[in-house]
Amino acid sequence: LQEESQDTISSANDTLPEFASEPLVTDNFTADPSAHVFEGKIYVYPSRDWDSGIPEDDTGAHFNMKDYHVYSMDSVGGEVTDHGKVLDVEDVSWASRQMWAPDAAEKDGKYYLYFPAKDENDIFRIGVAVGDSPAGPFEPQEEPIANSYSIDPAVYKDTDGEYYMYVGGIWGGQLQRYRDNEYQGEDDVYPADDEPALMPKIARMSDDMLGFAEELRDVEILDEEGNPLTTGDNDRRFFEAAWVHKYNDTYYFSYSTGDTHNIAYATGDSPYGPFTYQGVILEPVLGWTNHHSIVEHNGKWYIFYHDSSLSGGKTYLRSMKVAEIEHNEDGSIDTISSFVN
Ligand code: FUB
Repeated sequence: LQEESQDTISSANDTLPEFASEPLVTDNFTADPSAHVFEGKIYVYPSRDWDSGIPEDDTGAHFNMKDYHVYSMDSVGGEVTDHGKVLDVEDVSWASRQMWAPDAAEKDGKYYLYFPAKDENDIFRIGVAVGDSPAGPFEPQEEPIANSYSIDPAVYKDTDGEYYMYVGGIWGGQLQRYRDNEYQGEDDVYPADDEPALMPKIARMSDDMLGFAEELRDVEILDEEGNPLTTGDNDRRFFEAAWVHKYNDTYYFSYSTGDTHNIAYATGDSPYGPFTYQGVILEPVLGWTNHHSIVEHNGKWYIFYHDSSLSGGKTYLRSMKVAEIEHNEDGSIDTISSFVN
């Protein structure tokens, strides 16, 4: 898979977007950056990669992260501040290992850090930790979010003040172990290639931001004819890394296609979807995973993402980066071509 990724990116072009070439931090490996504007600054909540010596496998065991740092900057291109460790797996009573891609939200002056981790049975659940500042620290709840499963929580605050969590990831993210929100067992079961692919999930958050106000439901991603993307449509179907932003009253659902390594996007009229597939925002980067967030600051739109350039291509040692994106007049977003350096 690593080799396949390298082949795909060998067509790197030289139209490097501004800021795109430099890791945002170089004294830590950081991945899966979820960026938000809080208190006028950009705060970024990444995974913190490290070399735990665990061999690579298809379940992502080598992504053995154990804590989170928070970063901030006054604006893109400005100095990046490391606010230090804000949560450690040792402090989360229900979690055993693999603190994967987190996200954060603010409500009524409180800050919520959402994170996936494996429990004592090696099942991914979503946890939440609460703080008084966007820079943490965050105090974890005793239990994971009730009825949560899989990975990559992304919490979107809609313009009407409602909050929604998008969640899910296949392969190592375990989404394939569930049907109708029920755990089916350890076996990986996928729909047939010509059947609708496994969909990411969404639930509206409860008023206290500590749980779901409703059952998780499917987020449908449709093709141009209104049919759900299928399991065999690896170039377009959802794999992991859900993110939502809103532009001109349109909801943009963006995500990683995983084994085809793109950040793709689909658009719709409601946070629940359905979303219609539109194209690719970010082509494959150096390293197997591709994971991003999209945020507006000072009238410009940015994609935060990661690659493995700083580690010389080690998939489990990634570095967050940022590039500017634009929405065209017809609402489309131009593709950022691979830029390996
Ligand atoms: O960083 C661990 C996992 O890799 C994330 O949860 C996925 O989205 C992928 O980036």
